[in-house]
Formats: sequence, structure tokens, C-alpha cells
Amino acid sequence: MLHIASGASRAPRIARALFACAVLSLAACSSSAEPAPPPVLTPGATRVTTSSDVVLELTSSPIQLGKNDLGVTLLTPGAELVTVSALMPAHGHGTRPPIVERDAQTGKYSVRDLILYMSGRWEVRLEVSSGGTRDDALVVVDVP
Ligand SMILES: [Cu+2]
Repeated sequence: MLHIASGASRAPRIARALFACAVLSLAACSSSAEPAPPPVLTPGATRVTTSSDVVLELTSSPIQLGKNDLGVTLLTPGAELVTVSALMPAHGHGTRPPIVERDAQTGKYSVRDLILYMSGRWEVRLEVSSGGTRDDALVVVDVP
């Protein structure tokens, strides 16, 4: 008797758990399908777009182990570059924030002293401000 009773009450719980799983995997599916994976920074020009469609163009020499400099142009009118940071996801560490300067005449930014001190994959996050909102653009950097 006890077994039947507990078995009967367990069934809806399992169904609910399965339903929750289905909902979660659907959400995971739709959210991973929408944003494209971050582009890999290549020598020359690389375009990156934030989720709110602010477009940035990064210019770079071949990335090297240690100190790197980047040029950043915001192609969306009125958008500004706020901060730049880098993270090494495999190890969970970052690096010292680089210097971000804006050329008053051209409106272009230079990011200096971006120190990528380990070989491997880094993620560079560019925080932008546009129309009063903050947003991020991500670019993948492979350090030889
Ligand atoms: Cu590391």
C-alpha cells in the first residue's frame, strides 16, 4: 500500500522535472542560437557587434605574447568606448586594464598596454555606451 501511494505521488514530480528540463533546454537553445559566437581578432581589421547593434572595428597587428595595442573605431554614430578588459576563460583570470584614449580629432580610440601574458585563448570585452545604455562587444584573441 505504502509503495503504491508513494509511487503514485512520485510520478507527477518526475513529469514536472522533465517538463522543467525541456523548458530549460529550449531556453538554452534559443539563447545560444541568437547571438553569433564572438569573432576571432585577426591582423588588420575585425568587426564586432554588440547585442544592441553597436558596430566596432578593431585594428591590430599580429597579436603577441605580452604587450599589445589595438585601434578601435566605433562605426555607430554617438557610441563611445568606455572600458576594455581581457579574460582568460580557461584559467579564470584577467589582466591589468589597458589604457584607453580617444583622439579628439578623428574620434578613434587607441587601446594601449593590453598585456596578454599567457599563450592561449583570451576574451577581450569592449564596453560601449550608446544612447544612454551600456553594452558589451566580445572578441576572441588567440595568443601564440
Ligand atoms: Cu592563463
